[in-house]
Amino acid sequence: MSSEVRNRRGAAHILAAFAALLCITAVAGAQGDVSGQISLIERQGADRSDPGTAVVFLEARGRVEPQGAPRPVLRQTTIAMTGREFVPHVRTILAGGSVAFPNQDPFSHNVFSNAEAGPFDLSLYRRGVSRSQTFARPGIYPIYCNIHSRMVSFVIAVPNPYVATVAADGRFMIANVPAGTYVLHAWHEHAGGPVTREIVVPATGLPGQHVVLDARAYVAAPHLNKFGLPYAATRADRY
Ligand SMILES: [Cu+2]
Repeated sequence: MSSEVRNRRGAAHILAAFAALLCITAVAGAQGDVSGQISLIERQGADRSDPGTAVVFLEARGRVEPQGAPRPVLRQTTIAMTGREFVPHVRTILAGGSVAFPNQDPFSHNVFSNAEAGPFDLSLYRRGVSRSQTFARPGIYPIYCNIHSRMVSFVIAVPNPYVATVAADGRFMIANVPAGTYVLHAWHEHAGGPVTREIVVPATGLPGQHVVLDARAYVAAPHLNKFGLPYAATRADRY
């Protein structure tokens, strides 16, 4: 083989590799990051809420091309019961995914929710036992224990995997969002229902989203037990 032919073949290979790279760049270019800042407004003198427990997610308007598989943790995750607390306090999951609730305390706990989207009751179980619940429908599910009224957590079941991690200072980022029109939802347990806004995400992404969540009306109040009654009123029903 002459050196000229070798050179031509080499050049063809480089061209092919370059074309492939362009192709990948074009696909990757169709998705960008959506980012911004959550601000929690609170009453003067109120205990500070943790913006890090806010949840920001996108609901697609119309069809978006999925970009790869969602993170496995969005399909199956865990909220432990330990030290009479649900840990972590807030979990986000894809609708249809499941959450395991292992009991790590040396006494029994219950797990229930009266959420409109799908009430459930995993009944009572001991240390070392774990039971799971599937969250079929998107929604906000407050999770309680029927014995310990202070045990509270939230499962947020979202319609697609475009979910932000919110930092303790309220900054958030949703990575790799395909270009399109979405409703941005921002939720915090102290701010009532989610705040929503429509956004158009270009292929280059959409930074600078500032979302204000108003927690000024929040008052810490006891919730009801699984029978819809105050906890103290059903002492006889305790396990
Ligand atoms: Cu409990």
